[in-house]
Amino acid sequence: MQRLLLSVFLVLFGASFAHASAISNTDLWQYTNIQTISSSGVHPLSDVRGIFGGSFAPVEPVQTIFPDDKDNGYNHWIQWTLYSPSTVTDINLVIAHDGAPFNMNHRGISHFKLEAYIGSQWVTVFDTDIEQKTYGSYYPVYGGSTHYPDYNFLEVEASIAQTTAQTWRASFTQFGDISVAASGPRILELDGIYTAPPPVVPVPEPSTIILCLSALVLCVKRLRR
Ligand SMILES: [Ca+2]
Repeated sequence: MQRLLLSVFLVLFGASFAHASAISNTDLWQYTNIQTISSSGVHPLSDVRGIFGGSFAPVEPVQTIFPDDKDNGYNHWIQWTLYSPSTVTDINLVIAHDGAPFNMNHRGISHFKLEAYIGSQWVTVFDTDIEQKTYGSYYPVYGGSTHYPDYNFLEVEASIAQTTAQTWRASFTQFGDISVAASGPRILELDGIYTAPPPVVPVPEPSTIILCLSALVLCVKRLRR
């Protein structure tokens, strides 16, 4: 009976289990898997490939910084086409605004959106506001997360509906005002991950259960003779 209950549990809840991971250098969107990348523009000392595990920029090489000449609310974007379509079930975005004594006005974002190009149109697969938190005397800040606990870091890890696409687009809405002078958002990484669902253990039909129980009762009776 315990095995039967476990089977039912897997069928009901098996497809929604959580997945969490630190920055990956082996995910589906690693820069080596990307054929072309375009963007709204990045900081002159930065490189857009930092978002996908590249290390090419002269400053903060393993991350990407957007330019400082845009105002709050501006949607910085990147668009990338893979060598072949990827099927994605989980995403992991890692971002960081400047550390103490600064806050989200310094390289923070207020919103993140991910789209996939499917059937000649853009489809939104993930869309979220970024929560503004307090840490001691600092506000607003990201607040830290599982793998990156410092208050200026945030990991946006999420399971999405399984999506297959070759071209993707991400937008990052700038939080800080242009007067801050260092308000272009900083993105550490955006990973695309495929997690296979757990195997579904078939649930026996009621008639099969009755047949098995009858056979069990018969066996017990014979053993008692
Ligand atoms: Ca990566």
